[in-house]
Amino acid sequence: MRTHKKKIRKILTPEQKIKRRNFISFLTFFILGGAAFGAWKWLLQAPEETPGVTAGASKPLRRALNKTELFFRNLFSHNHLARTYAPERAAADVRVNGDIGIEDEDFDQENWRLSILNGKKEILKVNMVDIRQLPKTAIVFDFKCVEGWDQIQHWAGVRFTDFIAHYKLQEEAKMQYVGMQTPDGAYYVGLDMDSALHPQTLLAYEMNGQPITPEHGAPLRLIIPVKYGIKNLKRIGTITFGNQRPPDYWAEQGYDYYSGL
Ligand SMILES: Nc1nc2c(c(=O)[nH]1)N[C@H]1C(S)=C(S)[C@@H](COP(=O)(O)O)O[C@H]1N2
Ligand SMILES: [Mo]
Repeated sequence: MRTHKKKIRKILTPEQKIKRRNFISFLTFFILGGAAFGAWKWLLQAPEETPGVTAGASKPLRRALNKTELFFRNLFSHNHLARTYAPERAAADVRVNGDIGIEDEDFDQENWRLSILNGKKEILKVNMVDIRQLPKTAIVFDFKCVEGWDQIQHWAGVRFTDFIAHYKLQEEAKMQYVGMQTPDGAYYVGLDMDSALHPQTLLAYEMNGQPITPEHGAPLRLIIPVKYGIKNLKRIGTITFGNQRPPDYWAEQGYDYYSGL
Protein backbone atom coordinates (compact mmCIF):
# COMPACT_ATOMS: atom_id res chain seq x y z
CA MET A 1 0.00 0.00 0.00
CA ARG A 2 1.23 3.41 -0.92
CA THR A 3 1.11 6.02 1.67
CA HIS A 4 0.38 9.59 0.85
CA LYS A 5 3.12 11.70 2.15
CA LYS A 6 1.36 14.60 3.63
CA LYS A 7 3.08 17.88 3.00
CA ILE A 8 3.58 19.43 6.33
CA ARG A 9 2.98 23.14 6.09
CA LYS A 10 4.20 25.23 8.87
CA ILE A 11 1.48 27.42 10.19
CA LEU A 12 2.71 30.99 10.21
CA THR A 13 1.63 33.63 12.61
CA PRO A 14 0.34 36.91 11.03
CA GLU A 15 3.62 38.61 12.00
CA GLN A 16 5.65 35.97 10.22
CA LYS A 17 3.46 36.31 7.13
CA ILE A 18 4.00 40.03 7.04
CA LYS A 19 7.76 39.59 7.45
CA ARG A 20 7.86 37.10 4.62
CA ARG A 21 5.92 39.40 2.30
CA ASN A 22 8.16 42.33 3.17
CA PHE A 23 11.20 40.25 2.40
CA ILE A 24 9.80 39.21 -0.99
CA SER A 25 8.88 42.80 -1.92
CA PHE A 26 12.29 44.13 -0.99
CA LEU A 27 14.03 41.36 -2.88
CA THR A 28 11.93 42.10 -6.00
CA PHE A 29 12.61 45.81 -5.60
CA PHE A 30 16.37 45.33 -5.41
CA ILE A 31 16.54 42.87 -8.28
CA LEU A 32 14.47 45.06 -10.63
CA GLY A 33 16.21 48.21 -9.45
CA GLY A 34 19.58 46.60 -10.09
CA ALA A 35 18.50 45.54 -13.57
CA ALA A 36 17.27 49.07 -14.36
CA PHE A 37 20.51 50.56 -13.06
CA GLY A 38 22.52 48.11 -15.15
CA ALA A 39 20.49 48.96 -18.26
CA TRP A 40 20.97 52.67 -17.59
CA LYS A 41 24.74 52.28 -17.20
CA TRP A 42 24.83 50.22 -20.37
CA LEU A 43 22.93 52.94 -22.26
CA LEU A 44 25.26 55.66 -20.92
CA GLN A 45 28.43 53.87 -21.96
CA ALA A 46 27.00 52.71 -25.31
CA PRO A 47 28.95 54.11 -28.28
CA GLU A 48 27.61 57.08 -30.20
CA GLU A 49 26.07 56.43 -33.61
CA THR A 50 28.19 56.91 -36.72
CA PRO A 51 27.45 60.46 -37.89
CA GLY A 52 25.36 60.58 -41.07
CA VAL A 53 21.91 61.95 -41.77
CA THR A 54 21.38 61.48 -38.03
CA ALA A 55 24.09 62.02 -35.44
CA GLY A 56 24.74 62.77 -31.79
CA ALA A 57 22.63 60.01 -30.20
CA SER A 58 23.91 56.76 -28.70
CA LYS A 59 23.56 53.72 -30.96
CA PRO A 60 20.84 51.93 -28.93
CA LEU A 61 18.86 55.14 -28.51
CA ARG A 62 18.93 55.87 -32.25
CA ARG A 63 17.96 52.27 -32.99
CA ALA A 64 14.95 52.69 -30.68
CA LEU A 65 14.00 56.01 -32.32
CA ASN A 66 14.15 54.46 -35.79
CA LYS A 67 12.07 51.47 -34.65
CA THR A 68 9.37 53.70 -33.15
CA GLU A 69 9.38 55.70 -36.39
CA LEU A 70 8.55 52.53 -38.35
CA PHE A 71 5.82 51.66 -35.87
CA PHE A 72 4.17 55.09 -36.04
CA ARG A 73 4.53 55.39 -39.82
CA ASN A 74 2.53 52.18 -40.14
CA LEU A 75 -0.24 53.69 -38.02
CA PHE A 76 -0.18 57.01 -39.90
CA SER A 77 -3.41 58.00 -41.59
CA HIS A 78 -4.43 61.05 -43.58
CA ASN A 79 -7.84 60.75 -41.95
CA HIS A 80 -6.36 61.40 -38.56
CA LEU A 81 -6.40 65.17 -38.16
CA ALA A 82 -4.79 67.38 -35.57
CA ARG A 83 -7.40 69.04 -33.39
CA THR A 84 -8.48 72.48 -34.63
CA TYR A 85 -9.93 75.48 -32.79
CA ALA A 86 -12.07 78.54 -33.44
CA PRO A 87 -9.93 81.50 -34.67
CA GLU A 88 -10.81 83.46 -31.50
CA ARG A 89 -8.79 80.95 -29.52
CA ALA A 90 -5.59 81.76 -31.45
CA ALA A 91 -2.83 83.70 -29.66
CA ALA A 92 -2.46 87.32 -30.78
CA ASP A 93 1.12 87.44 -29.54
CA VAL A 94 2.72 84.51 -31.33
CA ARG A 95 5.80 83.10 -29.71
CA VAL A 96 9.08 83.33 -31.66
CA ASN A 97 11.51 80.45 -31.36
CA GLY A 98 14.67 79.82 -33.35
CA ASP A 99 16.24 82.04 -35.99
CA ILE A 100 18.67 79.72 -37.72
CA GLY A 101 18.75 80.58 -41.41
CA ILE A 102 16.59 83.69 -40.96
CA GLU A 103 18.95 86.02 -39.08
CA ASP A 104 19.69 88.20 -42.13
CA GLU A 105 17.79 91.44 -41.54
CA ASP A 106 18.43 92.64 -45.11
CA PHE A 107 16.78 89.58 -46.60
CA ASP A 108 15.14 90.62 -49.87
CA GLN A 109 11.59 89.26 -49.97
CA GLU A 110 10.93 90.79 -53.41
CA ASN A 111 13.58 88.68 -55.09
CA TRP A 112 12.76 85.56 -53.12
CA ARG A 113 11.88 82.52 -55.22
CA LEU A 114 10.86 79.02 -54.18
CA SER A 115 12.91 76.41 -55.97
CA ILE A 116 11.59 72.85 -56.42
CA LEU A 117 14.06 70.05 -57.08
CA ASN A 118 13.84 66.40 -58.03
CA GLY A 119 17.10 65.09 -56.61
CA LYS A 120 19.70 67.63 -57.73
CA LYS A 121 17.70 68.89 -60.70
CA GLU A 122 15.61 72.06 -60.42
CA ILE A 123 12.21 71.41 -61.99
CA LEU A 124 10.26 74.51 -60.97
CA LYS A 125 10.73 78.06 -59.68
CA VAL A 126 7.82 80.10 -58.31
CA ASN A 127 7.31 83.43 -56.57
CA MET A 128 4.76 84.67 -54.02
CA VAL A 129 2.41 86.00 -56.72
CA ASP A 130 2.15 82.47 -58.13
CA ILE A 131 1.63 80.93 -54.70
CA ARG A 132 -1.07 83.41 -53.64
CA GLN A 133 -3.12 82.38 -56.69
CA LEU A 134 -3.46 78.82 -55.44
CA PRO A 135 -6.39 77.77 -53.22
CA LYS A 136 -5.97 79.14 -49.71
CA THR A 137 -6.48 77.03 -46.59
CA ALA A 138 -6.42 78.23 -42.99
CA ILE A 139 -5.81 76.25 -39.84
CA VAL A 140 -6.01 77.05 -36.13
CA PHE A 141 -4.21 74.38 -34.12
CA ASP A 142 -2.03 73.81 -31.10
CA PHE A 143 1.60 74.32 -32.16
CA LYS A 144 3.96 72.19 -30.07
CA CYS A 145 7.66 72.76 -29.54
CA VAL A 146 9.86 69.93 -28.21
CA GLU A 147 11.21 72.37 -25.63
CA GLY A 148 7.91 72.00 -23.81
CA TRP A 149 5.69 74.89 -24.81
CA ASP A 150 2.60 74.95 -27.00
CA GLN A 151 0.33 77.67 -28.30
CA ILE A 152 -2.88 77.82 -30.34
CA GLN A 153 -1.95 79.57 -33.59
CA HIS A 154 -3.73 80.67 -36.75
CA TRP A 155 -1.98 80.13 -40.09
CA ALA A 156 -3.03 80.21 -43.74
CA GLY A 157 -1.48 79.32 -47.07
CA VAL A 158 -1.63 76.65 -49.72
CA ARG A 159 -1.96 73.00 -48.84
CA PHE A 160 1.15 71.14 -49.91
CA THR A 161 -1.11 68.64 -51.75
CA ASP A 162 -2.83 71.50 -53.62
CA PHE A 163 0.59 72.85 -54.58
CA ILE A 164 1.58 69.42 -55.89
CA ALA A 165 -1.68 69.02 -57.84
CA HIS A 166 -1.42 72.48 -59.39
CA TYR A 167 2.18 72.07 -60.55
CA LYS A 168 1.68 68.43 -61.58
CA LEU A 169 4.28 67.05 -59.21
CA GLN A 170 2.44 63.72 -58.78
CA GLU A 171 5.46 61.70 -59.89
CA GLU A 172 7.68 63.48 -57.37
CA ALA A 173 5.04 62.90 -54.67
CA LYS A 174 5.48 59.14 -55.17
CA MET A 175 9.01 59.41 -53.81
CA GLN A 176 9.84 58.66 -50.17
CA TYR A 177 10.94 62.00 -48.76
CA VAL A 178 10.74 65.79 -49.01
CA GLY A 179 13.58 68.00 -47.85
CA MET A 180 13.16 71.72 -47.19
CA GLN A 181 15.88 74.31 -46.61
CA THR A 182 16.17 78.01 -45.88
CA PRO A 183 17.51 80.11 -48.81
CA ASP A 184 20.95 80.20 -47.14
CA GLY A 185 20.86 76.45 -46.40
CA ALA A 186 21.53 77.01 -42.68
CA TYR A 187 18.32 75.30 -41.45
CA TYR A 188 16.92 72.22 -43.10
CA VAL A 189 14.37 69.51 -42.39
CA GLY A 190 13.57 66.08 -43.77
CA LEU A 191 9.99 64.82 -43.95
CA ASP A 192 8.50 61.44 -44.79
CA MET A 193 6.18 61.83 -47.78
CA ASP A 194 3.06 60.74 -45.86
CA SER A 195 3.44 63.58 -43.37
CA ALA A 196 4.18 66.10 -46.13
CA LEU A 197 1.02 65.04 -47.99
CA HIS A 198 -1.16 65.18 -44.88
CA PRO A 199 -4.21 67.41 -45.58
CA GLN A 200 -3.21 69.85 -42.79
CA THR A 201 0.32 70.46 -44.11
CA LEU A 202 0.59 74.01 -45.47
CA LEU A 203 3.05 76.24 -47.23
CA ALA A 204 1.95 79.20 -45.14
CA TYR A 205 2.21 82.92 -45.93
CA GLU A 206 -0.27 84.38 -43.42
CA MET A 207 -0.41 84.42 -39.64
CA ASN A 208 -3.53 85.81 -37.92
CA GLY A 209 -4.78 87.04 -41.30
CA GLN A 210 -1.64 89.10 -42.02
CA PRO A 211 1.45 88.34 -44.10
CA ILE A 212 3.95 86.37 -42.01
CA THR A 213 6.57 88.59 -40.35
CA PRO A 214 10.31 87.92 -40.96
CA GLU A 215 10.90 86.34 -37.53
CA HIS A 216 8.09 83.83 -38.22
CA GLY A 217 9.52 82.88 -41.59
CA ALA A 218 8.43 85.39 -44.27
CA PRO A 219 7.57 85.10 -47.03
CA LEU A 220 6.72 81.39 -46.90
CA ARG A 221 7.10 78.81 -44.15
CA LEU A 222 6.09 75.25 -43.49
CA ILE A 223 3.18 74.51 -41.16
CA ILE A 224 2.98 70.80 -40.46
CA PRO A 225 0.70 70.05 -37.47
CA VAL A 226 1.54 66.33 -37.44
CA LYS A 227 5.11 67.24 -36.41
CA TYR A 228 6.83 69.06 -33.57
CA GLY A 229 7.85 72.70 -34.11
CA ILE A 230 11.41 71.80 -35.16
CA LYS A 231 10.09 70.47 -38.49
CA ASN A 232 8.02 73.63 -39.21
CA LEU A 233 10.76 75.31 -41.23
CA LYS A 234 10.61 79.09 -41.45
CA ARG A 235 11.47 80.83 -44.76
CA ILE A 236 11.51 78.01 -47.29
CA GLY A 237 14.06 78.46 -50.07
CA THR A 238 14.12 74.99 -51.64
CA ILE A 239 11.91 71.91 -51.61
CA THR A 240 13.61 68.70 -52.75
CA PHE A 241 11.91 65.40 -53.56
CA GLY A 242 13.97 62.24 -53.18
CA ASN A 243 14.16 58.66 -52.04
CA GLN A 244 16.92 59.11 -49.45
CA ARG A 245 16.41 60.72 -46.05
CA PRO A 246 17.20 64.42 -46.62
CA PRO A 247 19.55 66.16 -44.17
CA ASP A 248 17.82 67.37 -41.01
CA TYR A 249 19.33 70.03 -38.76
CA TRP A 250 18.10 68.70 -35.42
CA ALA A 251 18.47 65.00 -36.28
CA GLU A 252 22.19 65.80 -36.67
CA GLN A 253 22.14 67.07 -33.08
CA GLY A 254 20.75 63.88 -31.55
CA TYR A 255 17.01 64.53 -32.00
CA ASP A 256 14.45 62.13 -33.41
CA TYR A 257 14.37 62.25 -37.22
CA TYR A 258 10.64 61.54 -37.41
CA SER A 259 9.54 63.96 -34.63
CA GLY A 260 5.89 63.04 -35.17
CA LEU A 261 2.96 63.92 -32.94
N1 LIG B 1 14.51 78.65 -40.36
C1 LIG B 1 14.19 78.19 -39.15
N2 LIG B 1 13.00 77.56 -38.98
C2 LIG B 1 12.65 77.10 -37.75
C3 LIG B 1 13.51 77.24 -36.65
C4 LIG B 1 14.75 77.89 -36.86
O1 LIG B 1 15.59 78.07 -35.95
N3 LIG B 1 15.05 78.38 -38.12
N4 LIG B 1 13.14 76.75 -35.41
C5 LIG B 1 12.06 75.74 -35.37
C6 LIG B 1 11.49 75.56 -34.04
S1 LIG B 1 12.41 74.70 -32.92
C7 LIG B 1 10.23 75.99 -33.73
S2 LIG B 1 9.51 75.60 -32.24
C8 LIG B 1 9.43 76.80 -34.67
C9 LIG B 1 9.01 78.10 -34.02
O2 LIG B 1 8.29 78.89 -34.92
P1 LIG B 1 7.88 80.35 -34.49
O3 LIG B 1 9.12 81.13 -34.21
O4 LIG B 1 7.08 80.91 -35.61
O5 LIG B 1 7.06 80.18 -33.22
O6 LIG B 1 10.16 77.10 -35.84
C10 LIG B 1 10.95 76.06 -36.35
N5 LIG B 1 11.46 76.47 -37.62
MO1 LIG C 1 10.96 74.12 -31.25
